[in-house]
Amino acid sequence: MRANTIRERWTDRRPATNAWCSIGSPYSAEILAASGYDAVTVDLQHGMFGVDAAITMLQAISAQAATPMVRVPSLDGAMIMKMLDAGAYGVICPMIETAEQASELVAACRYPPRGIRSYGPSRGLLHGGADYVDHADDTVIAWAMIETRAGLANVEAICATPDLDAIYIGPSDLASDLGVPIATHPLPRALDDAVDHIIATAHRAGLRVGIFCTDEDMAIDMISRGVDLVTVRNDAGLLRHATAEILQRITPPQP
Ligand code: 3PY
Ligand code: MG
Repeated sequence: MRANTIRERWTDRRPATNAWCSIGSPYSAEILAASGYDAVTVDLQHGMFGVDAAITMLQAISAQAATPMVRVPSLDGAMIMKMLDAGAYGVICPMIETAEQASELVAACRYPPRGIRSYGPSRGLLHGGADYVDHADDTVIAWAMIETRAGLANVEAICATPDLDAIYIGPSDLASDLGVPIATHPLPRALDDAVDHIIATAHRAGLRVGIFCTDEDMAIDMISRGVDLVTVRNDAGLLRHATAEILQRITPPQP
């Protein structure tokens, strides 16, 4: 079966880099997948597209070396299984607040007897290869997002969920729920402490940790804290950032 590049980085004791698609274009997903990232995530929660576009984006990512992942809109087993069938090698599930919810996520990501994933691997076979079903359970990464006060309060129980691979921190929702400004580097104190607590708790439990970073300084800081996967800006953010920089450089000063 085709390898999961994220897991390969982890075996090499290196953090993985992840790109984030909010624009519903196979072409832009393909560009990101060809740019040297270890993974590309198709964001079905806040991305401006639906399921059919997401599938074409996964097809485009498959043409490159980067590992395809999907952030699903919610904890919905049917959607999780559909995106796995579409070739996602990782599922990032938003708003996980309890161990029961984390168990539900894990079960949807694994075939029986480990879980309840329904059989119908479709693009899994095309992306992964003929032996996809034999290895999918150990290849797919189940990510529980912690991004609320309730999730933070239950982080220990969530991290104890059998067969859960990783925690993905959503600093913007977490900031919003903690009542501090939405995260930019350096993070507000309460958010910074919460992030440290989640990283330490997940690592103690043997789980990996990923985080969405609003800029490069935040990503460098998070890697120095031992985070295992960083996303730095989404595609729309990259476009905005590059455009603003270019316009600033080429715009002549007011006479
Ligand atoms: C958050 O920061 O809340 C996110 O969901 C990032 O993807
Ligand atoms: Mg969020």
